Amino acid sequence: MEQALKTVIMVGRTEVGKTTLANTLMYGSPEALKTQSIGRIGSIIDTPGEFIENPIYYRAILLSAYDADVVLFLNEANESESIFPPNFAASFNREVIGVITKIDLGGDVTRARKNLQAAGVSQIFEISVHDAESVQRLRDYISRERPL
Ligand SMILES: Nc1nc2c(ncn2[C@@H]2O[C@H](COP(=O)(O)OP(=O)(O)OP(=O)(O)O)[C@@H](O)[C@H]2O)c(=O)[nH]1
Ligand SMILES: [Mg+2]
Repeated sequence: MEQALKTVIMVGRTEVGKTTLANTLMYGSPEALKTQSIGRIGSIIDTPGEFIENPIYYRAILLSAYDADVVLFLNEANESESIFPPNFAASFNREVIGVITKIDLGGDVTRARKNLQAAGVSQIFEISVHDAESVQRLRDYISRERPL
């Protein structure tokens, strides 16, 4: 994975697949341990799911996002309810894009898309970490070569 990426911050509920996707984007390997605190995986800022599940932590996410060029909102394909407040994307002074995760497990991609649109994202990627092409489409989008 020699492609240089912009600084990206991952936001989404516990188990949605943030760390797995971060490792896959950076190193091509999907291993992930439970995230305990905000930290870096290469140029990716990874957050624990608890930070979006608990409004008391929203401020920590917003603060960390100042270091990022792009914000990623993740929503699982088979997740019925959105974790994101309506138009939460507007709270970030950054480009916010949506990622539908675990599309290999089925689920309702149309509903996931609606959830992310309600959160105010600009663009949506459908991803399975087991489908290298789907990951590469996102990697190209957040690659340094594409101007901000
Ligand atoms: N089938 C499938 N499983 C996935 C995919 N992405 C992640 N997973 C699995 O989902 C589980 C949770 O992934 P994590 O990356 O740890 O989730 P997280 O969002 O970082 O969770 P927290 O750190 O708790 O906030 C793991 O068992 C992953 O293997 C995917 O695209 N397909
Ligand atoms: Mg994690």
